[in-house]
Amino acid sequence: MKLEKVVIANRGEIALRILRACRQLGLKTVAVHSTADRDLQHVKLADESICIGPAAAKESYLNIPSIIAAAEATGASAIHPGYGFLSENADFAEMVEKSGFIFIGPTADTIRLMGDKVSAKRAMMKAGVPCVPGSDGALGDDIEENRRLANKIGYPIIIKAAGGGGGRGMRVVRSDAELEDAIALTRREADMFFNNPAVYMEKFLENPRHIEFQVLSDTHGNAIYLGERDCSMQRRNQKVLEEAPAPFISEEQRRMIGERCAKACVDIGYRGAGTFEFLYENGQFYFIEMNTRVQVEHPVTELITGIDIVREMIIVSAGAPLSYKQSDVHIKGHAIECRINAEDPKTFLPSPGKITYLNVPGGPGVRWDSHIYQGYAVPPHYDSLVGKLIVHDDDRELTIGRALGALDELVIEGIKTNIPLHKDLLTDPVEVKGGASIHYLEQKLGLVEEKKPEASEAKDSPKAPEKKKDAAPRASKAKTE
Ligand code: MV4
Repeated sequence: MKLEKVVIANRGEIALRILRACRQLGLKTVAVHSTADRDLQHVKLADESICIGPAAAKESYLNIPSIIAAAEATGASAIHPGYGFLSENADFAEMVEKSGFIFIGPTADTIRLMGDKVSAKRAMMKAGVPCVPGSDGALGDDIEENRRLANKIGYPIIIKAAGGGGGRGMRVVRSDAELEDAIALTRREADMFFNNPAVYMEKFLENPRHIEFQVLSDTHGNAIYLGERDCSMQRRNQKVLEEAPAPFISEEQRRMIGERCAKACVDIGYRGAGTFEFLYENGQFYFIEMNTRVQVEHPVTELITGIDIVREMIIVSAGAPLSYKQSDVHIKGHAIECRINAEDPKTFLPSPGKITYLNVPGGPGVRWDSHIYQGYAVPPHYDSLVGKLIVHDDDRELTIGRALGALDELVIEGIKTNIPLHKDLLTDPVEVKGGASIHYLEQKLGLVEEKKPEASEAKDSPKAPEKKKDAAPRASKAKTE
């Protein structure tokens, strides 16, 4: 099908990012927005705009019939879902395509395959992607068998919901005594939150980094990898700062894992942009999940490769071949992204409100992906990301320096932001030396105690009151990114 007009089914900075990619491709754009988002920049810049419902995302950005109706009413040919909202909803992708539109992403079947973490892992094992040791598929109800398996893997293990992901629906188990209850509880939660009681078991890695590989794949059997990103700096499963390439990863390792990811894309008939999430510990990569959308942190990869990921995902969805072969991909320098949130830098409570003054940083190697402007009011209804500061330079040290300079130039008044947190992080001696594990930031912030070797209570133990250790399910939180 010919691509002429694209519905941008998202908001904020990613909606603007998609609009820019569409313009560059000569495509017309339709902004669909809630009543709270009439004043967004991309709404003004789009060729057409349609209000699809009230502020509550459930009735607007998650309202499938309204979005498809907007595509019909405007004669659009495709829908770009961005990230969060409906971006990994297989039923939505299916309805989009059944209604005769292009879904800018993989097929509904692929989204479904990857949405079920048990089938995703099975597909990746088959394709030769290294996975975390664990159960072969979902756990049965035989507790003796599950005990044998846990002992074979070796404690600590983690029970995860097949329908979970992104940190929701999981529980760490450190001994036989806790296993039965942990499986039962995780199963009940999984059934409640994801409508799927299936759970699986993995070796629990205590201090991994979170490293992910970016891939692009077309419908002509071509798939390429664009290197990796280190996203270990996170708090409560929300990434704070990302970088590419990941520190301490060798070219050989990048090639090894990257080639496996690309091969897996060909094997499963992947279309579009994708991310393979790995835990990285003691020099080894272990696949955990695949994300089938464009990610918040895609710009760090764009800066080190010079490749427009959003443009590629759009053209391959319309059946065009990728613009690049693997031999065209070269990693140059280093990039860091700081996620700028409207939140209190100490309490992390959201801080919506009117931006009374804005000064945007600039100069060589500085990119500012944001929808905000002076006079714009950050609504309270959505996530608190107001911009991404992405910087690039020849090496990591120079890039940190560039980030600090740009953070100094960045002034946002009228709302609280986490800019002070970023300044602190980029001068943190551990971060400056190359960063640490996924637990570092929470430890630094005093959210969790440093791991004691013999600590053995379950993560959801009532003994740990408000200073909860992580990897506890947070299923109540809306899944964004
Ligand atoms: C794990 C793990 C340790 N061992 N799996 C959390 C998010 C979800 N994508 C997977 N997660 C984890 N899976 C095993 N076998 C630790 C985490 C984890 C985590 C992973 C990535 C980024 C941040 C995290 C924070 C807490 C726990």
